[in-house]
Amino acid sequence: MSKSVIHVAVTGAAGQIGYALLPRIASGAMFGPERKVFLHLVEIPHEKALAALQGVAMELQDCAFPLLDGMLCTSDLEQGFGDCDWALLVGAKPRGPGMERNDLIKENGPIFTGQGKAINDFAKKGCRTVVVGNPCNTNALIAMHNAKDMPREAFSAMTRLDENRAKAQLAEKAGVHHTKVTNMAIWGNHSATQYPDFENALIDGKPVADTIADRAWLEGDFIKTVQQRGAAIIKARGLSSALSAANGLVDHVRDLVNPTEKGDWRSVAVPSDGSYGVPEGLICSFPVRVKKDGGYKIVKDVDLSDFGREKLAASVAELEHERSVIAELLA
Ligand code: NAX
Repeated sequence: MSKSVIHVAVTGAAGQIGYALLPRIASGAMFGPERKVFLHLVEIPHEKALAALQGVAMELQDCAFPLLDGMLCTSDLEQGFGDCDWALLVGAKPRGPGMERNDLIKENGPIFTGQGKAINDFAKKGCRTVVVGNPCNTNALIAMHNAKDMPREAFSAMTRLDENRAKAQLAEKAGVHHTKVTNMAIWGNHSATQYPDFENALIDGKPVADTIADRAWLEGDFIKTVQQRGAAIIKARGLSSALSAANGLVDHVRDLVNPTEKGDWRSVAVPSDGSYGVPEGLICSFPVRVKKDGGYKIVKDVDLSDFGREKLAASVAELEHERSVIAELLA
């Protein structure tokens, strides 16, 4: 029996991540080569954005993807999230000149109250929501709180790009292919306080320190490079990461619907269950394993050193601060 068509809403669909993401979804990279998809392309109700969105839809049509069952373009949230299986919340306002992180949090917060409520009211009951738009952990927290009837585990934020970046850095330093790096956990916030945990990562199944003896590099340049990679891309390209962000989202969703390889884990920002002392409910990046039944579990037995615990605590403090800035949006 053929599987039903999967309905995927993508906000910010006319943006640069949208442009790199939509063909990957429509060609089967996210849900596999046998699953047809129907795309709900959501943008703001502005003439320029909607015109650009039409252009993207025309290009998708011109790709004649065999798996693309259809699409709609809209700025109406009922249509946008109506009967969706997945809601990928990519759209957000970019940080403007002179804007502080707190201002960005306050500016973007209300977007996610409205979208959370609309997902609650119009999406399928089992709809899963992934937030990419920054600050993604806190925006996911807002959406989750405003989608009262949806299970909390249905909400996540993306730190997979950070995981991929960290793997690539370790692989380059070790002189191995990046597929040799496993168990690469990102802890905390998707921000410059995140902790890429080199102490529990493996290269070729062995501790990183067996291959990279330079502890000073691991504690210093490695962590800093991963934390600052987004800024380095902006400096080089004049634009923020889009291709790699879209790829991170493809990886994030694909690995949430397939069981994790034995022994390995993935970095996903999910509501904390209190593990590792992270306050319950905060959307924090943890090592996560997806089970055969499709559910996930935060990996409980990772040995965090004092160094790692200190790094995680700093990132969690930032998440708590962000939560305090938007406290009135948490219904
Ligand atoms: P762009 O500015 O190219 O596109 C954003 C699009 O979102 C625009 O077309 C805009 O009209 C639309 N939009 C804004 N508010 C909306 C709303 N309320 N409903 C629907 N659409 C809306 O940004 P892009 O480079 O695509 O980045 C999108 C977001 O991803 C940004 O917030 C960015 O900071 C964030 N990122 C997150 C990353 C992560 O790892 N979590 C990495 C990449 C990226 O920086």
